[in-house]
Amino acid sequence: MKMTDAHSLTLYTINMSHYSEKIRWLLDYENIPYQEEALTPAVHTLPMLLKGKRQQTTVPLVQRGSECVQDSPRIVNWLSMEYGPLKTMPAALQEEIVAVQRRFDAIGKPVARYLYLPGFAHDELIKTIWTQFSTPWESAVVRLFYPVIKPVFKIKLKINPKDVAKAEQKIDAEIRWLEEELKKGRYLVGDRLTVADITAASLLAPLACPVEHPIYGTKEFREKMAGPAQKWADSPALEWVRNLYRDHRGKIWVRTPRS
Ligand SMILES: N[C@@H](CCC(=O)N[C@@H](CS)C(=O)NCC(=O)O)C(=O)O
Repeated sequence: MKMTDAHSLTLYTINMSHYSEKIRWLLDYENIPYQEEALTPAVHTLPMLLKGKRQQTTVPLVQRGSECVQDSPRIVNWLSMEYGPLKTMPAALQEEIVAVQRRFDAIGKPVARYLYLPGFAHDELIKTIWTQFSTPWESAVVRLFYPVIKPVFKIKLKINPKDVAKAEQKIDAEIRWLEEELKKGRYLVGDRLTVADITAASLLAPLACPVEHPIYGTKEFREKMAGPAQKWADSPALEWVRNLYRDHRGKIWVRTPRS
């Protein structure tokens, strides 16, 4: 592993973010040391905008020294260059892996859209999840402005019945694609875990609700947010996600709250 820099690596996340989970899983699996900063939704926007310098407010974002990289596929590339070769990104299979990564990155927003529609019927649950790692003032601000943040969020993420119906079709198509692929073997590319599997499993994890995940694995999340995903609960694709979590992920991170 190329360790030319004395600076440590920080991963900025939001606790419920599946794109963040993708990078967290990759770092854990590759044994790349990092510390995690779990941000409070809404409060995250300005720091991510400033650090990312891409007119984007998204997590995940990694920082080492003054260097910041935003956007999960760009982070994967950067980690490959800086800490590679990664066992989850064998050079000979890179093209295939990146194609599968792109495919599942594209369902991240539909998955979020699909879960937030029922989720937003449970404001207290959303507020509790959003403020899990907040400082007291962040928590107070988010709770106070929640009646404004919620409609803005719904517009930004297109959480409305028409777009959710489209999201459902897209998710369904990808689940069917995955089922077909899994008939060929346990891993999507090659014969061991790669970024392709990590991406597919992370992005589908909020639907599969693996018990190892500190949020998706809870009874409340499963019932109140992922309830409609029951229609796929027994699909071999989501079963595969849960098995991958059991075999290659294990119990995940519980971050110490900031004081
Ligand atoms: N293409 C980005 C998408 C990341 C993304 O959509 N992240 C969501 C959380 S899952 C987010 O940060 N949403 C808040 C925002 O857009 O400000 C990636 O792969 O990192």
